[in-house]
Amino acid sequence: MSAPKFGYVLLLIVLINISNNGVDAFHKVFKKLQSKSTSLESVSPLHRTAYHFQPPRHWINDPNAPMLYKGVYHLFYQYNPKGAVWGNIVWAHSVSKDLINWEALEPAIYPSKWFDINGTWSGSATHVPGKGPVILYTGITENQTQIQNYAIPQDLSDPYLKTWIKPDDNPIVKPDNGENGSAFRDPTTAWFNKKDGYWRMLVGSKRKNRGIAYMYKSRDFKKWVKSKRPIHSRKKTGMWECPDFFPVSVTDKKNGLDFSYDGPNAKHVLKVSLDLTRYEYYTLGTYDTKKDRYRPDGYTPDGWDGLRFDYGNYYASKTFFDDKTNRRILWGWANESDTVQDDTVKGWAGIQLIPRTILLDSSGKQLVFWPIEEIESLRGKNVQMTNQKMEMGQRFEVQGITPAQVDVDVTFNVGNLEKAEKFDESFATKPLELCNLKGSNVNGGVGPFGLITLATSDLEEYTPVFFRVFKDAASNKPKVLMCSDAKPSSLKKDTGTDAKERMYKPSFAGFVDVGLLDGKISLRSLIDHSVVESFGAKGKTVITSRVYPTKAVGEKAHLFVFNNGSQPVTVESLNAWNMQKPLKMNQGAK
Ligand code: DQQ
Repeated sequence: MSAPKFGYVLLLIVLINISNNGVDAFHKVFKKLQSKSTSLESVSPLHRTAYHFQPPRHWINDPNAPMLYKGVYHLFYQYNPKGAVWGNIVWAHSVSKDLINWEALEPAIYPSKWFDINGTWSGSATHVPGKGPVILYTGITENQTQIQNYAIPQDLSDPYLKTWIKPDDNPIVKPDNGENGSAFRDPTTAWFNKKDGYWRMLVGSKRKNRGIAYMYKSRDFKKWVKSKRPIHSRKKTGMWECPDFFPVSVTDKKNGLDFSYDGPNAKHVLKVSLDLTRYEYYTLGTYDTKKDRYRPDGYTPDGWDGLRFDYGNYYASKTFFDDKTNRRILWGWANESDTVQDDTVKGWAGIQLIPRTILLDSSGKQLVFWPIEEIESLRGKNVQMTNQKMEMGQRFEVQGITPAQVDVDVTFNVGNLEKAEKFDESFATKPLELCNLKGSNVNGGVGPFGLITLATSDLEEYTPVFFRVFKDAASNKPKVLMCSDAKPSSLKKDTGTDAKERMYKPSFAGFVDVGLLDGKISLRSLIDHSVVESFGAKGKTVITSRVYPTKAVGEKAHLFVFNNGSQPVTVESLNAWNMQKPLKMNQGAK
C-alpha cells in the first residue's frame, strides 16, 4: 500500500476508534437550533421519562455541584433555557428533600461577567467550614479561555441557597504557559489535608493527547497555587473532562467516606470522563496524603479499557458525600441517542440517571453501584415469578404491570457450568466486540439469558439485557459477559443526514466479575420509557441504554425473561414493580 493510502486508512481506523457513544467530542454546536425554543404545550410526551430527573423542556447535560445543605439536596445542571440542543449554557438549580421530588429554582449561575461571559461550564461544591458551600466552576472568558471561578451563596441561612454571588476577585485559577487554555476545565470538589492545612482540588486537561488532572492547593480557598505534579495523567487518553477524586472504605461495607477523610482502611478513586470516546473510566489506588501522590493499584487498565461506573450511555458523572446518611452518591448524565432533528421536535434532550450509592466491592478491586433506596418509595403494584425453569429458546412474559415504567429485579440460577463455551482470551478487553458477535439470539452453552425490555409481543422491537457465561481457562473461573443491546430497539427510520445527527442504536457491554459458585446471578433494570438502567450482580457491572421504540410504547410495551442457551436457566425469583411518577419534577423551570 502506498504511503498516503496507508496514512488515510490509519486515519480512518483512528476515527472509527474514537467514534463516540452518541455525542460529539465536546458538545456539538448547532447554531441554528440552539435558540429554537419549544413552548411547554408543544413538548412531546412520547419517550419522556416518568421518574428520572428532567426539566419540563429543553437540553440538559452534566450534573453540577450536587450537595446536601441544611437537610436539602441541591442539584445544579448544565442547561440550555432556549433550546433542545447544547448552547446558551447556564447552571440550572433544583432542590429536593428526598432525592425524588424536585423543585426548580432560578438558574444559580449564568454568563454575566468578563470571567464567564462566554460560558458557565461544569464544576463542583465544597463545604468550607466558616464559609458554607463554595462552588468552583469553569468560566469561558471574553477571549474564549477556560478559567476557574468561584461562587458563594448570598444568604447562608437559606437552606435553598437561592442566590449565588460571583465575587469580582475572580478568577481563582488561570491556565499558565504550560497549560492549554481551551482544554482546562471542570474543577472537582476540594478536600482538606489536615497535615499541611491546605485545600486541594483538580482541574481536567490534556497536553497533546495525554489526559491530565492538574492539582491546585490553597490555604484560604481563594489563592490557589498549582502543585508541582498533576495528581495523575495518562498518555493517549485525550482531554480529561469532569474528574472526580474521592476515598472509599475498605472495611466498611455500608458507609461512604467524606472527601477529606485521611484515616486507615481507605482506597481512592480517580474517575475521568474521556472527551474522545464519551466514556468514563476509573482507577482505584492509594493516595499518600503526605507525599501528595496518587498511585493506581494496577489491577485494572489505566486507560480506555479501564473500569467504568457504567458501560453504557453515561457521562460527566459526579459524586457527593451525604453526611446525613453517610452515603457517597453518584449522579450521571445520559444524553439522547435519538436524532437531533427529533430532539428539537420533541423539545427536550438529556436526563440525569437515578442517583447511585458507591461502595468498594468485597474483592477490593472494583466499585459496586446501587440505585439509592429512596427510589423504592415510587414502587407501586408488584408482580412476582418464582422457580420458573427456562429451556433453550423459551421466554416468559412478566404480566400484570406496565413494563414501560418499572423496576424489575430478578435472580437467575444457571445450574452447573459444564456447557459453558470456552472463552477466547483475545476478547479479554473487548466485551463490546464479543457482545456484537454473540447477541441475544446467538445460542450458547450457558446463556444468553436475561430480560427483554421495551418489547412488542412479537419482538419486532425489543431491548435485551442479558448475560452469557464462558469458561476461562486462564483464570479457571467463569467469565460472565453482560450486554444491553439497543440494535433491535426501534423500527424508527433514521432521518439524520449527517452521521453525527443520526439515531444511535448501539450495543453496550461489560464483564461481570462473579464466581457463580452457587450458580446465581442477579439483574435489576430500571425501565422508564426511553431509558433502561441495568445493574448486573448487585451492581458490579452497570449498563444504561437510551431507546426509542415506535410500537413498544406505553401500555403496548412488554417485558420478558428469556434463555437462548442449551443449559436450562431458572428464574429463581423475580419482582417487578410499576413505578409511580414523583409529585414534583422541576415544574416551572425557566
Ligand atoms: N460539559 C461542560 C464542560 C464539560 C463537558 C460544558 C462535559 O464543562 O467538560 O457544558 O460534558
